[in-house]
Amino acid sequence: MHYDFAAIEKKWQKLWEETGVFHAKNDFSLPKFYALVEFPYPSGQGLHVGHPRSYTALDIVSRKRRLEGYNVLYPMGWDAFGLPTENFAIKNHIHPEIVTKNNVAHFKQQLQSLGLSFDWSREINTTDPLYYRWTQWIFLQLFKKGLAYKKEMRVNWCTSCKCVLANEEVVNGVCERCGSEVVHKVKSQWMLKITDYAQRLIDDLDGLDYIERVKTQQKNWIGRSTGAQVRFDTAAGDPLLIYTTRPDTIFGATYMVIAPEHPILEKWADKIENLDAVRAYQDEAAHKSDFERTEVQKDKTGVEIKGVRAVNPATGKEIPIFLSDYVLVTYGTGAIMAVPAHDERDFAFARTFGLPVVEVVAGGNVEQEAFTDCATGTMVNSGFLDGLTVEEAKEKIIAWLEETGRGEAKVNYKLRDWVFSRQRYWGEPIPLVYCEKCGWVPVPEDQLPLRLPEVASYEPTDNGESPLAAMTDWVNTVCPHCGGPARRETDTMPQWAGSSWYFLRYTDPHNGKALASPEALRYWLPVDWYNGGMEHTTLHLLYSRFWHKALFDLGIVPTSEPYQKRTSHGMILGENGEKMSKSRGNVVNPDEMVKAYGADTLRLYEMFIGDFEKAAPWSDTGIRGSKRFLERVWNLQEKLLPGDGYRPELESDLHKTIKKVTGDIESMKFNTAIAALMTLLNRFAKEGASRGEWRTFLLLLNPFAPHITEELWEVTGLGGRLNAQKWPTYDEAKCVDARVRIAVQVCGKLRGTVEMDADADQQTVQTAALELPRVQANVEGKQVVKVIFIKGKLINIVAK
Ligand code: ANZ
Ligand code: ZN
Repeated sequence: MHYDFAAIEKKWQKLWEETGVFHAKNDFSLPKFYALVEFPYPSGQGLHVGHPRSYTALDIVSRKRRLEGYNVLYPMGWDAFGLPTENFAIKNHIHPEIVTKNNVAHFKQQLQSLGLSFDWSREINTTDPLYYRWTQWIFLQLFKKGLAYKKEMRVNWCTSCKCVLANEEVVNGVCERCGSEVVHKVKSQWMLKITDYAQRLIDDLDGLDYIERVKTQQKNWIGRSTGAQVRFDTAAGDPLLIYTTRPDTIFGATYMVIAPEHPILEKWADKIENLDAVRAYQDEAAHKSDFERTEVQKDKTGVEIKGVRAVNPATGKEIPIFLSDYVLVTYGTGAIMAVPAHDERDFAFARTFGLPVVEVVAGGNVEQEAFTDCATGTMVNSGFLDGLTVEEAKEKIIAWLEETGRGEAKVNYKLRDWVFSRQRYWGEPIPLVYCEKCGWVPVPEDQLPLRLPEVASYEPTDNGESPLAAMTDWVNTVCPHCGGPARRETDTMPQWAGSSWYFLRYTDPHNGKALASPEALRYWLPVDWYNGGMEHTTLHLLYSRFWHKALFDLGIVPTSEPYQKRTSHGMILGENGEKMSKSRGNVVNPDEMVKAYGADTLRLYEMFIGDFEKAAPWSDTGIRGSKRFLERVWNLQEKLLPGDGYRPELESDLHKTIKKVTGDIESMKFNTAIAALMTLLNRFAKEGASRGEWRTFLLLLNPFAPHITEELWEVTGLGGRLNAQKWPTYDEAKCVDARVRIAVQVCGKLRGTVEMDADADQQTVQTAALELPRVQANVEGKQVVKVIFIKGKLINIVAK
């Protein structure tokens, strides 16, 4: 019989859609399971073969959970605001709303052709005013709670997108999206105080089932460090405040460095003798990215501030102060005490500028290089710290600083507040108005959504204003507070806004009174299993944990964490092992694969391609192999035997396979689960399959290849629909190998038997046989010349 996958897949997709079998139920008494995958950005390129890897994985888990009796929520939607759509709209003179609509339609059709069991009745779209009404509402709650504030600040500015970027969006000094140069600009920006949550964002990772590399990356990004803040007196009057993680090394601080943008320079201006040189250096630094500036390898540059010196509070000695771009204004206090003997950058700088290197921790060779180890050294040249370990010295110096009022212990985080303004059109308008009398005033909640107005042009302006700024009719409004004249905020929100809470909306997507009902939130949260890309670890994943915590503090959501479990899939690479890209010409189109091989084959192949967490190259031979496997499954319907149970000789194989597939799906070892099913199929191909065995096999294969299994269930008359069955269970006692008695002969004469696993190999059986006393008696003094072995039955030892 011919395996007509196209007809089969179409039939079942239609039936699933019509019957709504995969819709989550609103019966909150059932055990629930909430599976989530990152909703896609509906770009013009359409689906990539990387998308189905993540979506199929959680589809498998969801399908299994439904068979296990859970009420499963597995939703899908569109993260549709953002630059690529806007840029496409500008170039082609089409409204971004229309571009979005077309892209979504294409993506949806592609996803549906894969047979993913999404609950399409809960589809959401971040650009839908009924959705972004709640994004705006959340923003207002954050604003009222003091977590949103506007500030003049130095921001990352993409020269090509003409837009502000968050730190997380600048990768190696260039724009994450377009790869263009990023420079700094001072602009007034809306900021979100994610730093208020830094400690909780670290601490609460402990209770979560996230893969380790996600936890590590988040912790590193938040970058907690402990140390001290110390005041250094200066000749200019104002003391200079520094942050250090190594207060123990203070006796070795031979100079100081401040960031080129440090505000204290303005106060000192009239005392600085070489102001021109200082200004020139400030100018130079403004053109570099933080990444360039802090690279350890790079040659150190700087300029000494003439006319203002500082005093090292520990040694009492006068030391010079430099301006250098390796100190960032955004971290700590923007100023450091430099200890060249024990810090690599300070060492390099001291070498360049001929500054003294004073060893204060013995154990290295500070003539040659900085000694940065703090676990083994002993303090020297450090007065009352001499002889102590680094840890002891830290404690003692902090106590001394605190007693003498020169400083105090301090915890610092690398994490910065989140720059939340974008000067672009295609985003959520920030629902605030500015009144001369009342300051920033929220748009009243009953006036939300504040819709994006129609504009003639979506082009960003060169002066860095959003295109909304040109809409004077829209901009000029009245103050909701005093009724006087006021202006609307014209910046929009970043793309990360809509995705920071989308999983909440899925629980109750049509609610017009709240972002979701408290009952739905209480029932569905937290998300039980969230799979997504590693590239979102320090962006979306962190942002959404922050929003969730803020909403939790406001009593809006019932859990302090949004996602209980987080996993991440590896990338699918081109056949050549390189990243798929248009320029390399190695992009595999999922539509073509579905057309040529079917969705079940594509799904199965993507799950069989390798370790789920690792990158794997695409292979055409590989996908054909998956297709052949499904064809063999299809053909097995002709080899069915009567009997609703398992045959004794297959019983242990079946129990073992159920156990393997059940466990492997939970631990994302999809490839080995499939391999176990292939092994079972091989046995069936040789020995046929009873209806009971076939039933179990189809259930186990169903999450991977849902269409063919439903079809086979129906055509072989197993009764009812497959998706209404129960996931098969196994008996641990039957998972052991079947034991058999093996006859042991010496030179053809029966001398005894041994009990062994049915598939024990010759070596194992022979060793056991030679231990039988009657066998030993008959081979003693002789040479074993030949062994005849029939697996599971007999061993004959020929000895002379
Ligand atoms: C003296 C010292 C001696 C330092 C030593 C290190 C080693 P983390 O661990 O990343 O928090 N630092 C402080 N503020 C800085 C800034 N704005 N820009 C650049 N560097 C800055 O690093 C803290 C250390 O980085 C601080 O401790 C300071 O140098 C430097 F043997 O102070 B340390
Ligand atoms: Zn007012």
